[in-house]
Amino acid sequence: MAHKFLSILALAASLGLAIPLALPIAAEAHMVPAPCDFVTAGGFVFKDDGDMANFGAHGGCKNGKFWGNVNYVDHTNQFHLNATRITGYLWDPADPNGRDICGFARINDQKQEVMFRVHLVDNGEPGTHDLFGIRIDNWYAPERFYTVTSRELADGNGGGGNVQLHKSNPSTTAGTGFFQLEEWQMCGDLTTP
Ligand SMILES: [Ca+2]
Repeated sequence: MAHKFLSILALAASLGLAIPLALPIAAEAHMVPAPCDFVTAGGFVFKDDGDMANFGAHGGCKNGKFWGNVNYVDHTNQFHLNATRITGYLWDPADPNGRDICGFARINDQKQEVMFRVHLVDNGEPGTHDLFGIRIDNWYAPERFYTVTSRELADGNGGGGNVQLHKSNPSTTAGTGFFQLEEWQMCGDLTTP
């Protein structure tokens, strides 16, 4: 079987075809690099336990690189996530108001970085019906992923902040190969929250 697979690969290569390899995220393959605009956001959501969590997030691409920052505070568990680098800016073309930001962050003053993925949706101003969600890969069991699924700011009651999607400008340019990036290259195996 192995050599048959290889010969198919060789044939495909000779025909100039791309072979989709088994990637960690098949279900989210519709998420692709977002157009080079940018998003800014800040506010709070109520977690499933009813407690408030605050966030500040911005992301996009700027001068050929991913750009942004994410801060997130879970008061219940007393941790503060602070992004150290941004590795992806994605969208689903079927959900044009939504953007995902992926990257690495520190939790409190831990040395080891963790990966995160934030989902933001701008449903107008004020941000009553805007959405925020976050998933964090904390690398250890039993609950590897910390998740707050996407939900309305302040449960849709108003006053919970705003998500603002901005149009592209002359500085929001893509890097080389930007639009060839796969979701897993930007976000690891973190699915959109
Ligand atoms: Ca908004």
